[in-house]
Amino acid sequence: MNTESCTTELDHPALDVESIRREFPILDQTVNGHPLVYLDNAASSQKPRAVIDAICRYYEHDNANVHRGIHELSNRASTAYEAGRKRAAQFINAKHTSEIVFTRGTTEGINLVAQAWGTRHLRKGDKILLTEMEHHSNIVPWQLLAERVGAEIQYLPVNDDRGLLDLSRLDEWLTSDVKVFAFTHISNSLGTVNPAAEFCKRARSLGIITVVDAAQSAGHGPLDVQELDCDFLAFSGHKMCGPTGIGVLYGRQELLEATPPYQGGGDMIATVDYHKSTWNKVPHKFEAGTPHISGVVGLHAAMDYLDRIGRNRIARYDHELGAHAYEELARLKGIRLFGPHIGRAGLVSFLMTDVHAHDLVTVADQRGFALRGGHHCNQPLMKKLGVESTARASFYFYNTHQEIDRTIEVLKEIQNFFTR
Ligand code: C6P
Repeated sequence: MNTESCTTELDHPALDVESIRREFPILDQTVNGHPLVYLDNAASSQKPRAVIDAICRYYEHDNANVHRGIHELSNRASTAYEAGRKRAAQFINAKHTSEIVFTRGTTEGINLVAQAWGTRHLRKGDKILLTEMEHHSNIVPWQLLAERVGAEIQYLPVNDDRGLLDLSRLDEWLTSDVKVFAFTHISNSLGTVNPAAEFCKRARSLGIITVVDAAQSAGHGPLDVQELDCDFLAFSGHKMCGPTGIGVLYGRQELLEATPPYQGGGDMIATVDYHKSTWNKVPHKFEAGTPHISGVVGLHAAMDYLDRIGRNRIARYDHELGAHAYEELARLKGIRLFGPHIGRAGLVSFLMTDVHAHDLVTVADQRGFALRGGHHCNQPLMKKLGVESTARASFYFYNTHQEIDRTIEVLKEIQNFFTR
């Protein structure tokens, strides 16, 4: 964390949610005749004015292609793009700015690691360890790799109805034939917060490479890759107040250097001949073609914004909202709740007896509530839990306890309607 954010957090211990809400223009509207209650933040967060303005400003004043021209606008665009990289490195406390690769999001980051690093470093018989709570984005890229090189995928089990990984059996799974351990920091379906630093430590002691899916944790609390001691970590800008189509892959310098390019094209090369090319240095080697410059500008503004609010405070408030929602839901009859009872992230997944999750979400939408119903790209986990889908409410620091209370009231109405 930078010093500016620490000072701000100490100065203002509690979040002023009402004034924060005024900085998100989209929140001030009615949907289907009701005030919008946006509780689909795990899918994508809303954007504050500061981010929207930064993107507009970039297009109004500085827009050009990067790293190519020697004219003023191109220089400005290049400066803004590389300033975004420096800011991202600071945001997650990477040792080197060159350890930051811009991607389209978490999905592309994990695909890059599996495809480029994995194809070079894994071979037949090697094991890939995942967990049973992974998003499809942290399963399918590894399946593609396993098929390509003949590796085998294993899954660390989710041990019981509390949605926790079975840590007592970690040693059974982290064996010397495991080459890579890829896991989610926070589960998007269960709200489980995994002990990422402990996982990385245990993996490191066996020389196993770690890949952290930080889609649900980046922007929801402090994130320090040196403290985690992970090898790779991926996140998406759009889930943390930034624009869509931009994300970050962090990779330890020496690993990125030992990884071949992911895609070929402009910018990622040093020289090109008709028959042979050589690669640009890390991280540019992984950024083929014109990048999402305005996305980086918006992400930069989002990171500044989040640090102004204070990531420790965001984490605390997120947990408070998650706990409040869980407790209130637990009071209702006929509700099945998923995930840990305590220590959960700011989201709740649940089912209502005799009401399909899609019906619940559709009726809630008619009242202005944006919830999500479905498998949340966790089909294997849903199967394990014996359900097809869940309803989910996921929070961010602009949500309020009153919104949760109103959600509970609407859920009661829905329950009465479907069970009368
Ligand atoms: N989860 C959700 O509603 P992208 O699409 O690349 O920005 O993020 C993919 C992703 C990867 N890992 C986890 C843990 C995620 O939660 C997500 C996105 C959304 O839960 C869409 S399914």
